[in-house]
Amino acid sequence: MRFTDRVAIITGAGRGIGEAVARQMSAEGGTVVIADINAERGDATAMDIGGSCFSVRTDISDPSSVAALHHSVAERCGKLDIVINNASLVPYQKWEDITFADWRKILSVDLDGVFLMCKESSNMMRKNSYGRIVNISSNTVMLGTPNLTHYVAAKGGVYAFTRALATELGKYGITVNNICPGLTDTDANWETPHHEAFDLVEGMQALKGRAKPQYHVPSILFLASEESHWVTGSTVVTDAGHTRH
Ligand code: 4PL
Repeated sequence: MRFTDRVAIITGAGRGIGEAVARQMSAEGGTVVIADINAERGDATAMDIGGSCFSVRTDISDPSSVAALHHSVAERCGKLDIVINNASLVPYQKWEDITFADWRKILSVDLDGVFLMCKESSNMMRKNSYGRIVNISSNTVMLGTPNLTHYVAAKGGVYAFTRALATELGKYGITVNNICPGLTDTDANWETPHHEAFDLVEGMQALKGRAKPQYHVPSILFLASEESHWVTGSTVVTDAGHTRH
C-alpha cells in the first residue's frame, strides 16, 4: 500500500475533495489527520473513516491554531510526511459588492492559511528529509471566473507560491506541487450560486460529465506518494479539459 507508515494532514477534510482524499489515503494505509474548522464534521468524518484517522479542529488562518495542530501531530504520530492544503472558503460575490473586509477574509484563509500550514509543516518534514506538500488551487486562476475576484487572487497566489516554495524546499527532500480542480459537485458549491454553472461548464469541458470530489483523488495521491519523487513546482489540472492548460 502506497501510504503505509506515512502521516498526512489534510485540511478541510470534513467534507468535499478533502474528505475524498482522506478516505482513499486511509484505505491505502496512511495515518490521516483531518484538520477542519468544523469540529463536529471533522470528528464525524474521522470516526466514519475509522482506523488510525483522527481529527483536530483547526483554523488555518490562525497561527496559534496551526501551531497547535502540528504539536498534536508531533505528539500523537511522531512525524509528518504529507500535507494536503485543501481547505478554502469559496465565496460568490460580485466585484461591486466586495469590501476590503471581504477581500481580507478570503485572502486570510485561502492564501495566508496555506502559508501558515507550509511554514509549520516544512519545519517538521525537514527533520526526516522527506515531505510531500500538495496545494489545492483552482482552474479559476486560468479562467478568471466571475464573482470570485478575491478567491481567484488567493488561488493564483497559491499557484505561484507553490513554485517558489518548491525552489526553497527541494534541498530538504520536500516536493511542493499543486492541483487545479475545475467546478466540482461539492457542498461548498451547492451552498452558493456556483452550482448554477454546472451545465455551462460541462459544455466547455473536453470530457463530458460533472466532477465528483473523487475524480481529483488519483492526481492528488500521485503527488502525495513516493512515486512523484521527480516532480516538484508543478501543476496538474483536473478539469476534464475545461481550460486545456
Ligand atoms: C470553474 O474553484 O473551478 C466555479 C467555484 N467555477 O470554486 C471553484 C469553476 C468555482 C471553479 C470554481
